[in-house]
Amino acid sequence: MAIDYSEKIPNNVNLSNDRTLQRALEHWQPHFLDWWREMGPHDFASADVYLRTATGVDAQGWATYGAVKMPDYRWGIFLADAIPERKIGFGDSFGEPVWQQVPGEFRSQFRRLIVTQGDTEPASVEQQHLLGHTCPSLYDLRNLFQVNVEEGRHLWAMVYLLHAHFGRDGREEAEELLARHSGDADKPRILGTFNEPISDWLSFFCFTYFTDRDGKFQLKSLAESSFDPLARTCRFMLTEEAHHMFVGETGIGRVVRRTLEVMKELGTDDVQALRGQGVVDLPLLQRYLNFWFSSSLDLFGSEVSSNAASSFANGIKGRPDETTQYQDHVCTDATYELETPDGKGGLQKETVSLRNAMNEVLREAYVRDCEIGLKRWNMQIQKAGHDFRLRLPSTRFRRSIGAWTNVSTDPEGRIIAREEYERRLPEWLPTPADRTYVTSLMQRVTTPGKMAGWIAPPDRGINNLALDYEYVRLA
Ligand code: BYC
Repeated sequence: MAIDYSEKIPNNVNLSNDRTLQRALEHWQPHFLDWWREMGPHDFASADVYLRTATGVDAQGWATYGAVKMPDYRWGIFLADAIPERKIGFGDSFGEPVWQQVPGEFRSQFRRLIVTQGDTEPASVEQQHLLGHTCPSLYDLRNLFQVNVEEGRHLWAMVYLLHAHFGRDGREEAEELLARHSGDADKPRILGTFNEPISDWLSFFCFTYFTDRDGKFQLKSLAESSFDPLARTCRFMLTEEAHHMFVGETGIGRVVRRTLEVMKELGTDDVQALRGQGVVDLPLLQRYLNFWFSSSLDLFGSEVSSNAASSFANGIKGRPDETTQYQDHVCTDATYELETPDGKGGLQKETVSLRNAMNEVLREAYVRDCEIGLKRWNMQIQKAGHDFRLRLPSTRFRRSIGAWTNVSTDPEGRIIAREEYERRLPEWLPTPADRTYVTSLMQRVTTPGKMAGWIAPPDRGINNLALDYEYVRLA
């Protein structure tokens, strides 16, 4: 169905046919806009930003590009086209028709997942509230704002489901999504990573690389859901999400490229010499990767989880690409081997039901996907003739959720004494001095086509435009 842009809330869900729902969402809309003005990008409300806006849900030509002032962005409700006669793809009801309404017995489980998903979207916008002020280029500034408006739209996607399918509870949850705030001492966001500040662009690129990629895997799992409106919503969100990870991967790649250029000019990898030239030395980048990767791993939940098992059994949340990647979609008898800490400084092997290990199955697939960018960045480093290699730390390192919570390990995953862990943390995670240095690099560059000295230009502009196109016209 085409998107109707003549309506107050653009949508392809026939909103005007359901006056009660339409009124409820129109009531929420000004609250969202107030939130955007207060918590969204600080100070750029009157800038013209070259944004893409969804205008269809087909793979081809789904978006148009043009100059938009962010508060005028048309946040709307878009579901991917229904798959005719779609059947439940996993769990105890495998093969039965999918649901158009939430079955009463699964209501609270669905609500919890939709609220958790919804909560991350505005959280990330809040985390990036001030970043625009220190943009390394207009190209990057535009990408930041593109990501921000689309996270806002993803909030709309979840709020639509809450309003349309969860009655008064859903409307209350939708209000709460605007009331919790990232890092707020009293009302923080639900998941840990979304309360971490993102106050520099290196963190932003790591976040879009690692944390948005958790988004990809969670959305892919929810896109398998038996609750068809949720599945269709998530399928369309994934179309938008790809750009966010592109921003992360190319952002880090450009940082690496610029550092390698300066290493070549100076003929050294000496950290102080490189810092003297205002670039991000590779060990510093590694510490940022360690921080954001380990934090994002927690977003998959515990290795052994009864929540995950019942979500799978009940057809609520599947595995990414459930239909194409797996043979057994029911997993009643399958088991999974885990290595967990034994509490005495050693390891123990555990065999658990595969259903209980679904979070770990997802986390493993995520880790493999994360490796791809590292291979590309390391290829650049290798080609430049250096031995240094970026790496992902062990999934045991610095965990706050699950079996490895508060177990001190080094980045290779070896269990070590607490004292050694604390003493060596400055080797592994950004130190206050690292953060001060990175902050010192964050000088705003707004001449079209120019880049800050710590980052190389991208290979190409947006939507085939030149690199020196004025992607953001500052008012
Ligand atoms: N921080 O059985 P457990 C994105 C809680 S990112 C704090 O271990 P479960 C995006 C958990 O909620 C994708 N708390 O795990 C990216 C539970 O609490 P309750 C977001 C945590 O339930 C960038 C308790 O611990 N989408 O889209 O199997 C920019 C025990 O839970 C954390 C989703 O997450 C944590 N890290 O799985 C913008 C999908 N981890 O309920 C956007 C929806 C766990 O007992 N959410 N807990 O009070 C889910 O599927 C699941 O809730 C989780 C946890 C995978 C998060």
